[in-house]
Amino acid sequence: MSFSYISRYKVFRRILFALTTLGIIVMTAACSTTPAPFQKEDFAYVGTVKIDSSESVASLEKMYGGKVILHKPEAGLAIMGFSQAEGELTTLTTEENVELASPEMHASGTSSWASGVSSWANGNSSWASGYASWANGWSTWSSGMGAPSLPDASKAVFDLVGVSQALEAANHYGAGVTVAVIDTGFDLSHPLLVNSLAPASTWKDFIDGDNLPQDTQSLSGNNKMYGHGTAVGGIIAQIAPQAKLMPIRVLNASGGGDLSDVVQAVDWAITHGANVINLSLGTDYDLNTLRTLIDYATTQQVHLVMATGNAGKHGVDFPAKYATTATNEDFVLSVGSIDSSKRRSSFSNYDLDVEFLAPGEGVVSAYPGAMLAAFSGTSFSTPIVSGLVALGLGESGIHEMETALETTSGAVVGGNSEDGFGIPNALQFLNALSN
Ligand SMILES: [Ca+2]
Ligand SMILES: [Ca+2]
Ligand SMILES: [Ca+2]
Repeated sequence: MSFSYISRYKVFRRILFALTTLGIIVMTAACSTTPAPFQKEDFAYVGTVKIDSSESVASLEKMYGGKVILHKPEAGLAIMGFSQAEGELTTLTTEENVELASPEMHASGTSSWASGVSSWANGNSSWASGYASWANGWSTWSSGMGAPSLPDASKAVFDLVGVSQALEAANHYGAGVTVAVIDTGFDLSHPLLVNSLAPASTWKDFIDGDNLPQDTQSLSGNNKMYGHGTAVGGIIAQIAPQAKLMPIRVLNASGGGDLSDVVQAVDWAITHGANVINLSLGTDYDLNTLRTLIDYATTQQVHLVMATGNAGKHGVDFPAKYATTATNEDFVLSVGSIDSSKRRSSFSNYDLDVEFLAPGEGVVSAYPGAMLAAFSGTSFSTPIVSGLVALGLGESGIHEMETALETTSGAVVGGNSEDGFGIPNALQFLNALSN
């Protein structure tokens, strides 16, 4: 016993020595050949400036200090970031560069979030075996054999909003539509996502400052939200399998991201051709900067679909709360969660700003490493509606989708006025668009 222990220890030490030596060689090589690592801008405050076409980046930075994050004379606005030392300007309405988070993270400390996370983790292992059957279904469909059908694992949940019937009735399955997923990034090689990705030139990673928004699991720290964006993207890919997904990474491994990155991500999505933007993230703060950009997105006929939050409370997270008050609110949709019996989920925030409720418990989707998992939270209700919007846009062209969705939505069991228009019916929605 002890001999065995000693020899294992020696082997371990040799491996450690070899790895350390290798590490020094690699580090030495890295130091001599690679540029300094990406240093994220650390803005303490952000502010929106109304500008006309005569105001350049240089003139704005000279006037206010700080740094121009977005310069959009065509929209009549610029967004600027300021350091802690520059402080909150009195000459400009600035706000703190707050952190937005995935609802599953944002509701941290509530019992609904904790139970959501444990069922997510449990779901991952129990659903992993379902992956093989789904992948077979997809390859059958993509080789041209009839309409796409949902994997057995996710059918029951998606059919709460009638997805199977809608796919049978559809002709284009979201073809020609691009959906931006502003989230933790994707597992870019996941079999459920690889055939649905928009061109790589449209991808963006604001966490690393590069163009490869690969979700990563670091070896230390809080990685509770690893796989979040992959799941969100996978839900859209199942509902609108011919739509293209544009991954934009703004949330770090623990599920948080800066306001300054989120506004840049929304702008990136608009300028790179997204028709729909999925935002399964939020905060308690009313953010003038983000609201300004959402209003601008709606003038470009870009839909934004956003999660109402998981705190199980009266009151909706921002930016979902703008769904009823944005300039062209028909392009801005807020989504809460129902359970399998079409009752509002206990964790789903409620208020008059809720517009739609979609399944958000046990939603089966992609998990990194070519796996499937079951996911719970309003983060996963939201891409169901993004998928329906993409499906609708693919069938009928680019115009607002909210009206057709709202007039065909059905009642929530035990529901009230704080459940919005209720639960979408995908088939009736498509029928309403063709009438
Ligand atoms: Ca990256
Ligand atoms: Ca709306
Ligand atoms: Ca409306």
